[in-house]
Order: sequence, then structure tokens, then C-alpha cells
Amino acid sequence: MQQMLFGQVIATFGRHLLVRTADGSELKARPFGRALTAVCGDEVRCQVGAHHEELHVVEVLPRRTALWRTNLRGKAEAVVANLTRLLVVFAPLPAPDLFVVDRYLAAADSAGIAAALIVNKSDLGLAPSLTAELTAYAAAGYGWHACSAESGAGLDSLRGLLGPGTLAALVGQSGVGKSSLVLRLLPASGVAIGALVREEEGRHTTTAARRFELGDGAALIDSPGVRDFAPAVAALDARTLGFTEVERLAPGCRFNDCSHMREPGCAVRTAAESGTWHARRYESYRRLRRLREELSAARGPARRR
Ligand SMILES: Nc1nc2c(ncn2[C@@H]2O[C@H](COP(=O)(O)OP(=O)(O)O)[C@@H](O)[C@H]2O)c(=O)[nH]1
Ligand SMILES: [Mg+2]
Ligand SMILES: [Zn+2]
Repeated sequence: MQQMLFGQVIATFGRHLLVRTADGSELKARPFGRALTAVCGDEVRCQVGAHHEELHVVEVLPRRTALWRTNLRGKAEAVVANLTRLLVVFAPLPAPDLFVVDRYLAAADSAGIAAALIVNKSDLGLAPSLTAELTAYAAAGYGWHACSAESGAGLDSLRGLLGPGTLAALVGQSGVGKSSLVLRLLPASGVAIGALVREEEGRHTTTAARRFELGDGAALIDSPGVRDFAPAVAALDARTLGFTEVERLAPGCRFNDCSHMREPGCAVRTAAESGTWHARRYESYRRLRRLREELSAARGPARRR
């Protein structure tokens, strides 16, 4: 009989996985069969390969949560699993794209994952325009934490988000300092700053994600920088698209099934137009609704062969 092992996926390099088993050993693994996908944070059941080369992941245990994106082929794809917290990182430099930030928040909210905003590189100073945006986020219920991986400022506030049992992931654009923050929190982690690459069978493979243990059952996942993030259509809350403000304002709309785009008597649009709700966040909602329609149309029956 083949030996069965349970473990956690602690790193992914494409379909190459690193699994940590109960006894603490870290073993190379690969999903067994094309249909199976495992991501960082997953708990998996494995079989030891016949020649003791790589483990075969034969089952991904039910996920408590998952962050889903739409990949370049228009398909839904899990990014990380079993998160209890999503840390959306941005910085004064590179110039933040808050629409990307909002799409992460929407995906987290739809998945039941608590999100927080991490403003790194506070040593560079926060422009008043950025502070104004942060005030709007706070009003919407999203806490933000300014810190600096460089100076160490604000790190305690970040640690406060990583209490016992937390599984958190750092996500955001390339160059905002996600890996630098991991290195600050865990100097011994040896995490790579800058391009995360690893030599795999003679090729450079971009690391998708890497999990680091913080003690007390808490762990932090570092993820590669992205240029953009599109949530998976099916994973978005159909009513609110994951916008807490819409959840709060929608009961005031005339129509029950209001999409908050152009219906008369829309309390959401009115709030944005009158300045009660931050106009940029509303614009972000509108963009996400249009993106969702485009993505749904692209995977609809018309395009299927
Ligand atoms: N000034 C400043 N630079 C930082 C800070 N954190 C990271 N950096 C720099 O930003 C660049 C990108 O950092 P990295 O951690 O690789 O970003 P990642 O792509 O989000 O993982 C590196 O040159 C870091 O030295 C910070 O708090 N302040
Ligand atoms: Mg990095
Ligand atoms: Zn409405």
C-alpha cells in the first residue's frame, strides 16, 4: 500500500509545489492529474511517489476560504486558500492604482476574508491626496496601517493584524515592499527582495507564493507582485460586488434588484453624486460591474464550442 501523508502547501512555482508535512519536513510535490489545482495555504492529502521522487497531491481538502481571480484565459483560478486576512499593500511609490486595491477588497469581502490596507514606505511621506483616499477607506470600514519596511515604523501595528491562528497574505503591485515586510517581520526567512525567481530544471520560474510561519499558529503568505487583479466573476457577491458601502446604502434604493448604475431612485448613486459616498469608490464599483459583465459575456454560451 502507498503511504499517505497530509500536509500544507507552503510554496507554489507554477505546478511545482512545496508541501510541509506534519513532522515538519518540506517535500516537493505535484498535483496528480490535470484537474487538480493546489495553491498556497491549501491543506492536501499526498501519496509518496513510486520512486520517492516528488509527492503526488491526490486531494485538496475543503477550503475554508479562497481568493479567486480571472486568469489570462478568462478562467476562474484560486490564488491562495484558507486565508483569514488579506493585506492589500500599496505605497507612495510605485504610484498606487487604487482601482486594483478596490478589486482586491471586493474579492476579499465576497470571500468572507477580512481585509486591511497596508501603506508601506511611509518613510517617503504620504501626499495629502493619498491621505484623503485613506480617510474614505476608513469611513467605508477598511482599516489602514502605515508602515515602513525600511525604517521599521508601524511594524507593531502590522504585527497586531497577525494574531494567533491568523493566515494572512500580502498582495499588491510589484515593488510596493511585500517581500521587504516579510523580511522585516522574519529576518531569518531569507525571502528574496526584488524579482522572486527560482532555478527550476534549468529555467527561471516565477514564484507564485510562499508561506512563512510566525509562531502561535499564525502564518504570512508573500505573493508575487501583479500589475492588475481581476476577481473571478462567479466568486463576487452578486448583490454588492463586495462593496461594503453598497451593502449599507442599497436598502434605500427604489428597486430591490437595483444595479446602482442608472436606475431612478438609486440611493447608492445619489450618495456618490451628493458627496455622501466617495465618488472614486463609486466609480470603482461601476468599473467592476462593467468588468464583470465583460467577463461573464466572454465565458457565456455564445463563446463556447
Ligand atoms: N523607501 C522604502 N523603500 C522600500 C520599503 N520597503 C521596500 N522598499 C524597496 O522597494 C523595492 C521593492 O521591494 P520588494 O519587497 O521587492 O517589493 P515587492 O515586489 O512588493 O515584494 C525594494 O527596492 C525595496 O528596498 C520602505 O518601507 N521604504
Ligand atoms: Mg516580492
Ligand atoms: Zn441603487
